[in-house]
Amino acid sequence: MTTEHTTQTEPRHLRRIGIIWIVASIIGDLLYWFLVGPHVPPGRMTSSATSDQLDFNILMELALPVLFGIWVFFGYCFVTWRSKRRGVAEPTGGAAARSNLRAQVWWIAVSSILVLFLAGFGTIELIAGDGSGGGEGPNPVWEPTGAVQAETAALTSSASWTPGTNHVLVVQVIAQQWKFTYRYPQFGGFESPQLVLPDNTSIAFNVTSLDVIHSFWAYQLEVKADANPQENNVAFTTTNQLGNFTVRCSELCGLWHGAMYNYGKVVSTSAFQNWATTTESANAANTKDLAPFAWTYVPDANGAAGGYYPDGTVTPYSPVETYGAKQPAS
Ligand SMILES: [Cu+2]
Repeated sequence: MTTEHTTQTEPRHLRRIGIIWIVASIIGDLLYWFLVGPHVPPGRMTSSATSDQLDFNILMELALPVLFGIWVFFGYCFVTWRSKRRGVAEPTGGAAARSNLRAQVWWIAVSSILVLFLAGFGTIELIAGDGSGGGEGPNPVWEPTGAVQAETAALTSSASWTPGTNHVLVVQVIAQQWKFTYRYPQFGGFESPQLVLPDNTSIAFNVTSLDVIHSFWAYQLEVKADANPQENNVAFTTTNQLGNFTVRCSELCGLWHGAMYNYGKVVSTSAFQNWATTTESANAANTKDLAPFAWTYVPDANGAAGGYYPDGTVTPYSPVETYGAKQPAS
């Protein structure tokens, strides 16, 4: 369409841009929500993963209109205010936005609301029930129902676990250079190189380290907790999907840090009970030689076969209980 330079009034560009932008944003947001959203990492294997996926998607739903605002404005300007014929001077564009009070007020108001909402939403989601930042640390800000009882009981020999609501499974994650092992205090305290979890169950991960600082990162479970020596770092999640997941050390911890990973799986509660009881009896002889279950341990190369002790029962760096060989008698 060629337009001669006439005295006709300019079309209402801002209104046109606004309409195109709203339509593009609605279509874009809907396409994203239904086609992309359900596949966004880390998936929906646990309550925390599901919650994080929702957060990512909400952020994206808000970011897309901002992106489309820029694209639509850019495209509209490109199409509307360019020289349409060779030799014809380029139009100089629409009214100046500078000193347009209405545009300025809207711009500041909308971006302020957006940013403040995101800050508030992000903070609440970090702390709220299933948030990735919630319930973590040596003193969790919240605990799922039944977690306190399960953790208190974990230190007693009568601790047990059966499937059911509020039956929290306590799993201890022990990091060391360069592997993770897992202890199950509700199944006699056996230690396994395999992390197996029952479905539809609240898990209380108690993460510690025997040596340097590591970090337990179960990617698809959306659980990440630092593994510090002499510290019991707690993180909660609830499994709600069967499948495999990857565990990686997420804190540079020495030469073979990159090789410090393994795989775990979420199985049905009956398959889990089967695995746990079988492993408990198969490992019974080894478990007997392990240090009694405790929240933290200190390594001790002189230890009677176990190699580590419950923290507080020995002084890790005393002359006779140091790493390596015994001190020669003087
Ligand atoms: Cu590590």
